[in-house]
Amino acid sequence: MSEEINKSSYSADSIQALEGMEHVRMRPSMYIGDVGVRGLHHLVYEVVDNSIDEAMGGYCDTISVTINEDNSITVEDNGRGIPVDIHKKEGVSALEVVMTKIGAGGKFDKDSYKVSGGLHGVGVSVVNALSNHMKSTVFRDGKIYEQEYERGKAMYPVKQIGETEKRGTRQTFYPDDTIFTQTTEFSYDTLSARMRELSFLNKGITITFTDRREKDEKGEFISEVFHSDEGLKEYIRFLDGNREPIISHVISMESEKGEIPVEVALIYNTSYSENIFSYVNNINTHEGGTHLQGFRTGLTRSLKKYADASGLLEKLKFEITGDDFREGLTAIISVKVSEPQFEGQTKTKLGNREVVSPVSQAVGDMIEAYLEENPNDARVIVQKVILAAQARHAAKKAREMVQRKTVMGGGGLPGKLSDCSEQDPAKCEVFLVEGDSAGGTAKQGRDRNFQAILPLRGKILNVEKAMHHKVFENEEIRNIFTALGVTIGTAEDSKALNLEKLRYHKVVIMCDADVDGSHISTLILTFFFRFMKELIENGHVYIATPPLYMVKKGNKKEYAWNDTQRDEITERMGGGSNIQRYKGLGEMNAEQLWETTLNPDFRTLRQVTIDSLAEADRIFSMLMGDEVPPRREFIEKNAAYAKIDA
Ligand code: 0RA
Repeated sequence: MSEEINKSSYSADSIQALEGMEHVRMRPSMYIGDVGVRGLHHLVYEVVDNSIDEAMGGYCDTISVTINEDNSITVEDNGRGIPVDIHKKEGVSALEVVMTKIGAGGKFDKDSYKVSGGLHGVGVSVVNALSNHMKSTVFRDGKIYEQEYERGKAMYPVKQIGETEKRGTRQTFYPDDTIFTQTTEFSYDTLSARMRELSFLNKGITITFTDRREKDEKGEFISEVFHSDEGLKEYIRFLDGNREPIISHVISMESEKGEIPVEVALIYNTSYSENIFSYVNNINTHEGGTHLQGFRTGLTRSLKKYADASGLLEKLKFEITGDDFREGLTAIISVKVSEPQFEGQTKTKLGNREVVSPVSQAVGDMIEAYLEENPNDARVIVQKVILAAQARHAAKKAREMVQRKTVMGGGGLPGKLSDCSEQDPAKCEVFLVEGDSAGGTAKQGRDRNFQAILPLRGKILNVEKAMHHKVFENEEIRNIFTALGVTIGTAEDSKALNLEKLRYHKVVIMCDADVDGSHISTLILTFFFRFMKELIENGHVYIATPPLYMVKKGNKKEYAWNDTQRDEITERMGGGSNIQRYKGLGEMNAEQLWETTLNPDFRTLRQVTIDSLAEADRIFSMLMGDEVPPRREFIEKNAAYAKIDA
């Protein structure tokens, strides 16, 4: 009966809406990017974005996000509640329109401050379409309303189910496993990092994040509360917690020039790297764009003006460039743009030209005021810039050496590289192997048709602590550049990476499965992260996973990657089996290494991804920086997790 009523109330538009929902299910990637781990998590961001918008409008201050026992997600806010009255044009409740019509999200309320866009901002109906089941609960005008959906279709018209004093919206969804075939399991760390980021980007909001799938030692669900009163200022302190500042305060400002809200915070530290994170409508714009351009222009112009006036530059024999002003800089820039145009390969580059000048002006004014009021800090910054310019000069020479060898050398591959015979880079792999002896085994064990081996001697340079020219002078690092065929630096951008001549599409880090080995992996990864980020972003970097044990009985042998596997195999084989623990790659023979770690049919490669750049930066600065206590804590914490995993 109720189904009949529901059906007859659909207008022609609603039928089109249904087709829209079908389209989402047929081409999910068009709406959420992909149907892998990333796309799965986008569902959560989409729903949370709606609550954030409600908070940005000043209508709510508390959002809770929960991973439920059954791996469904619940997002609840204390906002006005999505309206449930009948939508005149559609003839069904506004809630149903929002939930089942593509592109309807929030648009019927022109007054609300809504700036979602880009990767998310596709509307909660997309989440609904990609969910087996979804339930909306609205607390509004003293009443509780509810509607449920199956694969995006309303199961019944909105109904009142009770009374309440609460206000707000609660959304629960179950991602459809026929769409997210890779996995429907949500990652605590990924969601937690995003909720923390959102709380910094939207100060004053309290976001509670709870995982009900697991309990801690006290028998309570794992839960975190994110709240930031100072926003970006606090975000900078969080990001740079493991670095040493060289100025006394975080420099920050907020402005709204040309109707574009701009927030910026920055600090200078003793490191040599530049870390700028830019956001548009709470979305991390990895590829930068016009807001970043405005930031750079404003920073360079105001600092240059001050430095010129100070007379400190007179001794310098060469020009200062934009790069020099950003060494040791950690900055966050966040803008809100009502109709963002996203460009670039991953659609994370802001294209709106009208953003450049408000941002550069705001940033310029902010820096000038700070330098004026803090002359000591001003001097420290200018001196750092001069040092950076001198170091860049030295680095350029060192880099040109690498370049000459890479580009003009032709056959100038590193002597230690055992290359493969295949010429098509897409089919080629190179293994970066710790130590000459393991390198020797790998060389014998590999398939020389498509697998190349580059042995690295001992510990490679910690680039997190080294000046750039030291990095380019380092032999192991030069070998990596030359072997990969990657060059760095163009006329316009000294740090741009050129991957066109990349010789291997899989670059595999292969280290011992022990503490030293993981330290070396981290050093190599840090190098890739700081100097070849695009290599990671384009999915070329992998980590090999050699086994820890070989269990043998007679002529039967099996490998184990952890203690549980080892015990299981020993039990299965019965008495008289013999366990060999591999202390390192060097203890394996060529055949064993091939069987377990090199052979594409049996090995497991872990692809390295950058989930959140800001989080990755913080972790690398912690693992590789000067401060020991946080590093120890991290390693101990993660070592404990590793045991639980096993
Ligand atoms: C438009 C109008 C009104 C509320 C909302 C949108 C709204 C949407 C979402 C999505 C998640 N949480 C939300 N909370 C509110 C109501 C306008 C009014 O009451 O006058």
